[in-house]
Amino acid sequence: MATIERAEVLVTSPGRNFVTLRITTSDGVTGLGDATLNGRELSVAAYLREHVAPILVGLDPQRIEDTWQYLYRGAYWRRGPVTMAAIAAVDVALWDIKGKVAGMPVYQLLGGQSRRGALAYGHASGSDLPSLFQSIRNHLDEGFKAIRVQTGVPGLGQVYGVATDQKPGARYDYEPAGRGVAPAEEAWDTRSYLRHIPTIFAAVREEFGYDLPLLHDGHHRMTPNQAAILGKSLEPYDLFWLEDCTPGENQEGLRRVRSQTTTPLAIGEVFNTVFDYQTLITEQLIDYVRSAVTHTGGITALKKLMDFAAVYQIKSGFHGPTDVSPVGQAAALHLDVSLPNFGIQEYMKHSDDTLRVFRTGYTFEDGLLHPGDAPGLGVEYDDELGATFEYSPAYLPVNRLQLDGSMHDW
Ligand code: KDG
Ligand code: MG
Repeated sequence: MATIERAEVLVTSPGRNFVTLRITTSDGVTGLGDATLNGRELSVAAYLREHVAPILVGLDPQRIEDTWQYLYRGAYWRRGPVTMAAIAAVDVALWDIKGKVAGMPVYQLLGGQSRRGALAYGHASGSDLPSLFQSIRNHLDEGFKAIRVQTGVPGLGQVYGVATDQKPGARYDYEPAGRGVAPAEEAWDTRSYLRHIPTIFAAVREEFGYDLPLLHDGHHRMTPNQAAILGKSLEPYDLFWLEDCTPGENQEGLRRVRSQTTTPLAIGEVFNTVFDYQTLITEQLIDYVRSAVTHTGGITALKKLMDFAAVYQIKSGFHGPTDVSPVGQAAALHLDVSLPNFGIQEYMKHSDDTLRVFRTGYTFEDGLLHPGDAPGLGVEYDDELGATFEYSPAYLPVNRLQLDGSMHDW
């Protein structure tokens, strides 16, 4: 029987920071797992190096479920983003190994394809309407069939999620983490935002019609009552979803939103386990689960979460920003094509440098992503090139109220 011989933590920064776990078996089979936690990358790297890698050596790589339970229950300290990203990395690396040993892509081990591919949404944004329209057109030209719309707000400066550079040929989606020892600060005003956003969706519908699925991310910036106001005001524009309309820690807060609006709701990109969703799912307070494989304990845990959600007709809409590495994105795609209750997949293309370090087999055609048919996950890591991109700290901006500088939710 093959055993786990080695577990290595690989840190690279081709444009942004990524942490990858590579497990090697005594038969020489390797598996990759994504352990990237945006802005807190080295905490997961240390957790894996110091506390996980040594105890994996000698275990049976085929026992994915047992290893998951061993790392979750056995740690005593449960849940939390660092722990769950570390467990996810092990879990995904073991699925990669199992696929390679079986000679099958991971989605075959998850029950096979339920669809031709995973409908993807891209990130359009603009500081004003002309730049937003251009960004939407660029996405349509690339083949996107669903689009997230983020925009600047009059009176505020840079707003999170809105690209600053709209020049032709420039990247017009958004790489939000800024290099530096401390995060940048942005100013925020919820009342201005609530007044402005419905006018933007009215203009986008007027320009692009009603067939195109549109999404919007509220980045946790509203109270439940404010979220209810926004959801109601967006109803005429038929959104695919309104995301993170209010922080989800207090799950009961979503009752207020749900009772006031029929705009579909998506939540969960900062959640780590099924317990963060328990009330949201059993009371059907949301429509889409936003978790990333990388931050929710891996394929094993997210598959169970989605089976639980399916009982309540809740679908997937997995987190897929560029801080989820190509390994994490590939893992999501294997789940996406196999899940019966798939909804949509977020997709921001990684930088060219990132895609040279992580050689991916997934494809994007006619609006659909597909993980490819290589055995395992279908991603290869280039050690030599990866080592040339050195880690440096990078953070998402923080959000302070324009009125008085108070720290604000986001
Ligand atoms: O690391 C978190 C960011 O990537 C997050 O802000 C992105 O909200 C986000 C989204 O929906 O992709
Ligand atoms: Mg989001």
